Amino acid sequence: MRLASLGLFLSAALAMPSSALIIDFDEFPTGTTFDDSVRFDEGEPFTSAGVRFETTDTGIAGPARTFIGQVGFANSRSIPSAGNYLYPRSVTMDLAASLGTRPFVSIPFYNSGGTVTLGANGSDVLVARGGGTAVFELFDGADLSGVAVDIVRVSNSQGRIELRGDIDTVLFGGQEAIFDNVFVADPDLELIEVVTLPGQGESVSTQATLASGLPYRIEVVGAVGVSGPTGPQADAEYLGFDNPIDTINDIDVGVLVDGSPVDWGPYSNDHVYSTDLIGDGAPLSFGFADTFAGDNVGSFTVLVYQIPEPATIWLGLTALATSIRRRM
Ligand SMILES: [Ca+2]
Ligand SMILES: [Ca+2]
Ligand SMILES: [Ca+2]
Ligand SMILES: [Ca+2]
Repeated sequence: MRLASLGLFLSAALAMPSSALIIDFDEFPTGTTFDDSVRFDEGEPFTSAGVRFETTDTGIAGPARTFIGQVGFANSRSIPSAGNYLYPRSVTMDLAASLGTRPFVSIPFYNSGGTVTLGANGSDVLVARGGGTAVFELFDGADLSGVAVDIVRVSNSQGRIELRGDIDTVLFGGQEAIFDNVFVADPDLELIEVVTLPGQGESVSTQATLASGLPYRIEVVGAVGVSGPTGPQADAEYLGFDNPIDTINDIDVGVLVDGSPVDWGPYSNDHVYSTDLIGDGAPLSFGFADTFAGDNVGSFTVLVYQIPEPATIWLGLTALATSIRRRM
């Protein structure tokens, strides 16, 4: 890994909606391209999910070109991915997203080889060459102007870049890397902890203790393979995405909280689900229920937020709900 400075990177601040975002690159007709044909010059910007991307040539190879389309994506399992993917093909591109300050960003990737890049908040841009997740893992543990980098491996060629901190801008790119369903956390909730939940059945607990009586939101992001790397996938609630199944053989397939199944709501193409709960003075644990979890591949990202509404309002609503239930 070496450091390269990037001279011509600009990003514009945008008024962003305050909620979690999934950037899926699906607004464009398949095959749409955004060009940066001039080395060391600004490329053609584009917007997905309200986030502006500015394509910038790193100067490592050129002319640069970014494809938005279903081009050359060989294996979409466990990312998960659907529709268009972001595909900086054959040359290195950096893609700068101006986010508004966010506490957490997850960038799922598939990488088959070449040069990959990563930067944040105007940091030097990390550059590495190689194949698969191993090359991204060179970035693991890096600090990018106060943004901490975690690389979570899903398989030899798939994983996700997880960024934590006060994140204003992100640059990421690759030569033969593909990106989809970039997750950007809600800035209006206080992010307490991010937990990697393995899909293989073992449970993990938060390090944090949830304060008794305070409201929290649990958000589960992503999907796991439930029958090896090429089998069907499951998200926090549903097995199989062509014909999603909630329950199989009396097992509620999905993410467990404190050992119990949760009603995560209707099926979501984003594979992001949330539930609210009241802390009880203890850590929370998470698990994953499947008919057989030993052949599963991958992991979920679980975010634990404190909800900043005044506790008195929340407790008032809880008391009201309790009194309504008692009357029923
Ligand atoms: Ca997509
Ligand atoms: Ca399984
Ligand atoms: Ca289920
Ligand atoms: Ca459920």
